[in-house]
Amino acid sequence: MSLSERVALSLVIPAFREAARLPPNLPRIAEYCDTLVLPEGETCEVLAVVERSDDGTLERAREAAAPFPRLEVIDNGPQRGKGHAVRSGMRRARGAIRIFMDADLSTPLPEVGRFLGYFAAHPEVDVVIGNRRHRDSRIGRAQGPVRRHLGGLFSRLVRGSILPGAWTDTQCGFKAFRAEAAQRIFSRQRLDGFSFDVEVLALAAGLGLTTHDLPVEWRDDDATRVRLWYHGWGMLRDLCRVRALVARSLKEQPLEKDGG
Ligand SMILES: Nc1nc2c(ncn2[C@@H]2O[C@H](COP(=O)(O)OP(=O)(O)O)[C@@H](O)[C@H]2O)c(=O)[nH]1
Ligand SMILES: [Mg+2]
Repeated sequence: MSLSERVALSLVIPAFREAARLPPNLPRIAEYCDTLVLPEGETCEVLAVVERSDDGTLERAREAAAPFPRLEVIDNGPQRGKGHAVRSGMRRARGAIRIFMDADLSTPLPEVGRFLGYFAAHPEVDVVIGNRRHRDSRIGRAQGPVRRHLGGLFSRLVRGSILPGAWTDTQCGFKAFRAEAAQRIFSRQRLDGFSFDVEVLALAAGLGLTTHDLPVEWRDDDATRVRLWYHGWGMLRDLCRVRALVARSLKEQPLEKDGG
């Protein structure tokens, strides 16, 4: 893809230990992009942000991506976490709309088109997030009961402490941003682990951006990188830091610096 080409859409896919799931999905993602009706002369880029593991994810993903110029597999170094990988991808993305999504396509590809349509119809909206708890969501295969309950508890904790009255599903791995919103959020975002979604939403609020949630289709995949107790404690610890982190980021990089 040439640097001068205008990019309408960036898909950012964080990946760790995904040798089984990412390589077969990459061609499907590239082919889906071909079906999108984008503005004349504009294109779509896919950035798979791979953190190193011993299962050959990077090599296999590169092989799978080779025939498709729009697919870029990024070696993001040693594992630091999903938040770090998403941030790296979002900072590199060039699309007018930038979406991050999971390598297992738990949120099926047609949701990309639906979210693009929502942005087109709602110029006032800066950020659109998937909400698996929305009453119109179509959950083909739900997360297991323990995960679901802990997820609900986590969202209640977030509502009670950081984002009052707001989102019922902060953790859905499908979130979309206009270019400027992505730039403003991810230049300030710091958390490397799974709590990064909360920081992203808190930054969006702190920056005065308009965020909307939409129902999504979701088909859970049992294979998960999330180790409940290990990551659960890390997420709680990070949650305690979100308010302070966001306040610090907004102080160090005040809104005026965005030029808007
Ligand atoms: N780069 C990177 N990606 C990660 C990490 N942990 C999870 N991911 C990716 O984040 C996405 C969601 O992970 P998954 O294990 O499916 O989580 P779940 O669906 O919430 O159980 C997948 O694309 C993973 O490969 C990590 O530590 N580093
Ligand atoms: Mg998953």
